Amino acid sequence: MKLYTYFRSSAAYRVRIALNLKGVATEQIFIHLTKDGGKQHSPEYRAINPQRRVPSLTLDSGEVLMQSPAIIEYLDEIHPKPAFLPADPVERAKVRAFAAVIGCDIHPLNNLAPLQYLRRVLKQEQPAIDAWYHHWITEGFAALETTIQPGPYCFGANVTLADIYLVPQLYNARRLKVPLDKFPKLVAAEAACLKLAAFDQARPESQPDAE
Ligand SMILES: N[C@@H](CCC(=O)N[C@@H](CS)C(=O)NCC(=O)O)C(=O)O
Repeated sequence: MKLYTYFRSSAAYRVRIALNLKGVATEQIFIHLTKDGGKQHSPEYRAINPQRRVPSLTLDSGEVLMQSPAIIEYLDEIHPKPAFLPADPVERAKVRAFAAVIGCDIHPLNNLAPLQYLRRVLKQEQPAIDAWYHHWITEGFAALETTIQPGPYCFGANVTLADIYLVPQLYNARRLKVPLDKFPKLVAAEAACLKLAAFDQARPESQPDAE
């Protein structure tokens, strides 16, 4: 399998963690999201991923998977152990909801393309863009801080999908200097995760394309 990735992409970071947890090795193809206007816009990459985003996962069959939630679900389906969701349906729904707050409500508003649109098309200055970014992260994290049940991971003794989403989003928040002092439970779960090799080895700064 080939993973199309960029070290700073939090969606790719999620997939790197998921692959490591499942013990699946891939060849990594690096797509620099800002160099030369962004390699994701090249005709070669557009042929792989028409949305021009990372990650993409090419299977040995030649099929290409895109969108980190779909890729992570696929990995969980073909390698059921360790499971990314608890057995109980209510607990599963809670874990999925936690991941969705990040994947559906925080990350899409703060991603490279929307931020570039604010700057280039809507002509917003950097302080306004930073305020936008901080607002959506802080609002989302405030909700997550009340639903998390650390012990030591987001939902107890086992790593779940919630942890796979949380750790990359906290990395993003720090990079954009979002204060995290109001979110001690999120930060504690992150610290527990990063003690695991699967999370530690997926860190952006440990990737071959890190700058
Ligand atoms: N919902 C998608 C988001 C993918 C995504 O937006 N990736 C970003 C990096 S985190 C990207 O490739 N951005 C390129 C761009 O905005 O031009 C997923 O989870 O895979």
